[in-house]
Amino acid sequence: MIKYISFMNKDTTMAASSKHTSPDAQPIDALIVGAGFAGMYMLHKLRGLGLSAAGLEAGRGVGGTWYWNRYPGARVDIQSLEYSFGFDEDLEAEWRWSERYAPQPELLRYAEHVADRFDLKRDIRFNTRVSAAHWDEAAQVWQVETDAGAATRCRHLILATGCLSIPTDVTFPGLDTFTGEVYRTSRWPHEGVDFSGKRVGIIGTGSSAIQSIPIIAGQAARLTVFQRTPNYSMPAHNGPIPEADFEAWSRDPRSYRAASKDTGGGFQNEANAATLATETAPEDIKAELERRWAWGGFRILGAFADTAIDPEANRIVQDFIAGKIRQQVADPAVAERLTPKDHPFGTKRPCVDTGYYAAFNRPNVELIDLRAEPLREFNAHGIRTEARDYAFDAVVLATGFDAMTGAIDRIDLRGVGGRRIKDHWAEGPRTYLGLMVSGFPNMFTITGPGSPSVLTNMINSIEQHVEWIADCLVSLKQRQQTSIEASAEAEAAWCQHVAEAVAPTLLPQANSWYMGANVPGKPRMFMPYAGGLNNYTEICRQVAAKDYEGFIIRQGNRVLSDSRVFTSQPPIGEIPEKLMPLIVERLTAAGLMPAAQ
Ligand code: N01
Repeated sequence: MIKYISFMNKDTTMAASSKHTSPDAQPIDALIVGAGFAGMYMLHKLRGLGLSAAGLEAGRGVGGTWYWNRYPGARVDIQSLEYSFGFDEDLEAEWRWSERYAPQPELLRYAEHVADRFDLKRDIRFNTRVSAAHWDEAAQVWQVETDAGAATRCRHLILATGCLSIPTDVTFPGLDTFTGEVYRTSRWPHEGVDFSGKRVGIIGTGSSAIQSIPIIAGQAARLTVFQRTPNYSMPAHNGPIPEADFEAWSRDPRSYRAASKDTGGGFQNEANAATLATETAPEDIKAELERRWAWGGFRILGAFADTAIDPEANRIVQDFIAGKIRQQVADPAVAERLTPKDHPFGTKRPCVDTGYYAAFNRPNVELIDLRAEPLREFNAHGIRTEARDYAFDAVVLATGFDAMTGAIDRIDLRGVGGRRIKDHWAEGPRTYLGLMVSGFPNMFTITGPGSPSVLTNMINSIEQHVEWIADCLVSLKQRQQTSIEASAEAEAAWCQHVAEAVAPTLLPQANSWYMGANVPGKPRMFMPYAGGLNNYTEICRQVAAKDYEGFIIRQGNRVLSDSRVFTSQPPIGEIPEKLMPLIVERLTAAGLMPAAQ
């Protein structure tokens, strides 16, 4: 027999749910899956609007990404002044970040602070993973089950499950025969790991590895880095927040945040929308790239308007970074191996590091190129490649995530007629606005596939989604509407728009996790929306203003509004004339524009 979850608490907003001990009880307005930044703000927001809401979270605490990813060196890659909530001025005023890029323990403390400040934990059930959610058409509610065999019902199901929360299933032959310790960066022990005096191997050179390698290298007797594909990494130049930056921010945080949100990436990056690298004198290019490199982080991404589109312009930045790698790495052969060659700059998420390249100058660090000597297997002592045996006391797997869809399609999610999300997404994730899925009424995805999400400052994307969803739920409630569902037609039109936004760029050229390329068998499709957070926000605003264009809204079985179109348009900025032929060529090649006669 199914045991129904009771979200027992004294709070009035939960009055409806506190009675929720049987299938006959009133379902709560919203069940939020995940208590990272998205889930926490969603809960706070809905409570403030008088809706009954509760959360389920697999971890023992809040924080999501920052709860799980405790590997040494983990820190944010967007400046903390921007990577923090802006929805509450008091919260904003009382928290002072210690560094430009806060480390994981501080981010987790911030998450805890937010949870305590808004008294969120009383409505979150921890240690509880959602295993299934089925839409009950007759009752117009979601029936949700957990891996502990408990159940609950809700009118709206809000998936705040994170874009990078489920590690890939990567394994290696013989891994279980290895007698040393094995760690995954994304599931790091809470008590920490002391590598002192140990021989350590690490597999992977994505952001997680790039952040942890310098720290592990400083502890371990020997560190062997197994690299399959080198990545581009820019220096964080981390440290205390420069007084001038803090002053600029604290003079008017509202305007500062508004300016961040009014960018493609959701953070201030001095993005240059007009100047082309291919039309700039070499000495001016160098000066601009040096200035941005010295500033650090992602600022170099915004240097020129053509690097994301024109291979020649991209090559200029690639060559600049290759020069920077050579400057930092003493051994030219190692520098060469660390230099990316198989993908344009920016087409995989670039990394932001503190001392990554310099770590390879240490006598106790060795770089193994898995393309030259493929990893054959693990054995009791360590790793055997096609060339050699390596003995280790510990191995770290920094092998990445089943991004964007992994946390959603691992839930047995079934919509109208019992259709499974896995089947709906068999050829890649299909959503309307990255917010809803056709055939899955009353189910929302915060920063879901098809939204700007991972291409942006996640906190700003989360705030925008939470506020849009909250407005939508209030609108439904006020009008006594019981369900909202993306129409198949609007979903198809949005998917086409997502494809149109990315096709002109170089982004599809990399075997990135954005493309699902890191998971064997995953459909190859660019998952986030590349049209920019500012444009996307405007589209979402238009959709809501047009009485939820593209959605079917019902009251019980009665259809109240049946919109099958998506006509909202992103504001189109100026596109440099020189890039137009390339853009047209790529849209045509992708079948998104008819070929010229
Ligand atoms: O994962 P990744 P990550 N044999 O997928 C390698 C965010 N993040 O956890 O490229 C050998 O980037 C794989 O090699 P290849 C950020 O958005 C942010 O590091 O497939 N190697 C690659 O080198 C980031 O992009 C921060 O050839 C194998 C690595 O493992 C995202 O999370 C910090 C392999 C995986 O790199 C993911 O980063 C950390 C195999 N079988 C993460 N399988 C911040 O700074 C995989 N690899 C905020």
